[in-house]
Amino acid sequence: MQIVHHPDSVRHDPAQYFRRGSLIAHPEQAARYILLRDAARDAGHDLVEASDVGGASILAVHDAGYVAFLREAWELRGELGEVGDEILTGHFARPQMHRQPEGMLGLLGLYTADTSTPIRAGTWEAIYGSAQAAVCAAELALAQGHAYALCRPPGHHAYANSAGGFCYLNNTAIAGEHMRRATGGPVAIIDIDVHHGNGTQGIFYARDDVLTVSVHADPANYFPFFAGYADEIGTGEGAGFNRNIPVVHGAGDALWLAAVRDALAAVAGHRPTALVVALGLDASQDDPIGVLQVTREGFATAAEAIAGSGLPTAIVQEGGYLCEALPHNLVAFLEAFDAARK
Ligand code: Q9C
Ligand code: ZN
Repeated sequence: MQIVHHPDSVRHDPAQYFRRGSLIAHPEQAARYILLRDAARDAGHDLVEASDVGGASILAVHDAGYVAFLREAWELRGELGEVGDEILTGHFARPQMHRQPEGMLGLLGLYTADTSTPIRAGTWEAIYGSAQAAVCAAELALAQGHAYALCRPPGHHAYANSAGGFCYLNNTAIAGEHMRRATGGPVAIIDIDVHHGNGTQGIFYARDDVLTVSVHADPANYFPFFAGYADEIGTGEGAGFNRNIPVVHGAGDALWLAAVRDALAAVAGHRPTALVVALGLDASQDDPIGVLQVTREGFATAAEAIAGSGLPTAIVQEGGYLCEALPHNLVAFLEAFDAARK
């Protein structure tokens, strides 16, 4: 497997965030990139540094004002007076109150959904590099059958115009739209992160040319809370082109794999030209914030099933947090995928 990555991934390293009223160490750390990259290399995969192919594929998915804000916010921080290592707000726009404010502090609240996505000195470089990795992996997948993008920070909670859930640019959606334009589509996205891929769903919700399917822990009492339910099927032309498969907390391999197979059946039914896998590894039984109890063998079995689609496939890293099993789960997934494609 080609492992496409960008060294600027380490330039965003958030320190802490609010969880149920206390400040805790931020789970989405730069060390994830090093750990996953080195584990893949040590397992014999080829590392490929993402080249800079520009911003067009980002702007094909994201609002231009939002992207400009992400690019410029740190440089414009002086407007806020004294700031520390990061800028962050606790004042968020709501559906019933969302005028576009002029100032930086208001724009932060317009363009972010929660307190997990601070903007720091290297945030733009890291998220831009991560998006470049997604585009390069999409290109490689179309040329050679499959590739893995080691994206970090992750992307699937980012909407066209908002960050949230540790995500800024939606790498999965960027890869999917890039592949759709390159192939003429349609394209399918299967998201197996433990959290619902709400940003990806939102980006494609009214469209029939990108099928979005997400398998995730039931959001009734779990992030992202406000989306991810089975009755969300798409809207307008997109009706029937979104599928959510919520899974009971504590599920374990058998129930989770049954949901993954249901998701793959939905994908096959739409006869896509290419596939993006949003590969969160936080469904793991060892993940510090996961609740689905999936084992390493579970990830390998999922990889084999997904590879069985036979489609050109870009695998895009999403969540999966620091724990001993994290690198082993990635290696097991990549190995099983490769083996199934030989
Ligand atoms: N107790 C991704 O996996 N809330 N984002 C966590 C922990 C936010 C996860 C609460 C979870 C966001 C890409
Ligand atoms: Zn996740």
